[in-house]
Amino acid sequence: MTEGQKVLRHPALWIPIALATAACLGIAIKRSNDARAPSRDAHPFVELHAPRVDHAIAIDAEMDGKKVWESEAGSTGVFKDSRGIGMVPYTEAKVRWGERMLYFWLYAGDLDLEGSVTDPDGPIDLDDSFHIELAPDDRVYTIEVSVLGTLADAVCTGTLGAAASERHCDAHWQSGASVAVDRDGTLNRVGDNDEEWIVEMAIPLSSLGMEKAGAGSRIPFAIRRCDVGARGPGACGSFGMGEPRGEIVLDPTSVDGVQLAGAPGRR
Ligand SMILES: [Ca+2]
Ligand SMILES: [Ca+2]
Ligand SMILES: [Ca+2]
Repeated sequence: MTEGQKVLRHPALWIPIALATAACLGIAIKRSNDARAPSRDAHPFVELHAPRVDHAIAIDAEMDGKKVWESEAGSTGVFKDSRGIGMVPYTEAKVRWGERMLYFWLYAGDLDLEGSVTDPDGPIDLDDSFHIELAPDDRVYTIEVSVLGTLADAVCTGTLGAAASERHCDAHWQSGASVAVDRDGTLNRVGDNDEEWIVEMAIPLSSLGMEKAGAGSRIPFAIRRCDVGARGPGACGSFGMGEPRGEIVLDPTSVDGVQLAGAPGRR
């Protein structure tokens, strides 16, 4: 049991906690009724502070000893399922930036690696894959990457996390992303010892119309993964897709903990 759980079990502490909760609820209701409240208050969001890298990351899926991905900074933590519970199998994303690139490390625990689509812009959501959405302006850029390293990218109308039926997408858009996949298991064969697959990816910020992005820039961001098995779709989990939506913040702090000279602080 954690210290926090121990405290909540003590009966004498319930009265002040209840009073504090009621006070918070009162503030929440007041805020929601305040028409002058900033628009951000009406659209809850969760920031993901992506640390900066000093050198370009080699996109080769060679993860052993690659320290740039070791820090938990810029991590989504385990994706949440529709009930808000940590997704099983374990799934997580980490984000870095620098050298005019946005870098992703995508981790997918997986007992059954399934993938067959090799055509770019093909229906790779039928395979084990990640679905990323980035919305730096009034469009939504979608980038899907599969266990095979196949990419499907498009620019869409609509809002972050909206249903596919509510948006129009143009797959002619190309992200220019570089991708490498590290697979620990065998593809399309059930019953052996699959464990995981990891994507390493670099997306040029210029592809998102963000040539001038720098420390402090914000990119609305959401990501989803549905595990696919031999029998079809399985568990799904996501980060930033609904309430709250996600937002990448390009942080001036490097993964080594060094801040750029003259750059604004994290808080
Ligand atoms: Ca495309
Ligand atoms: Ca297998
Ligand atoms: Ca799978």
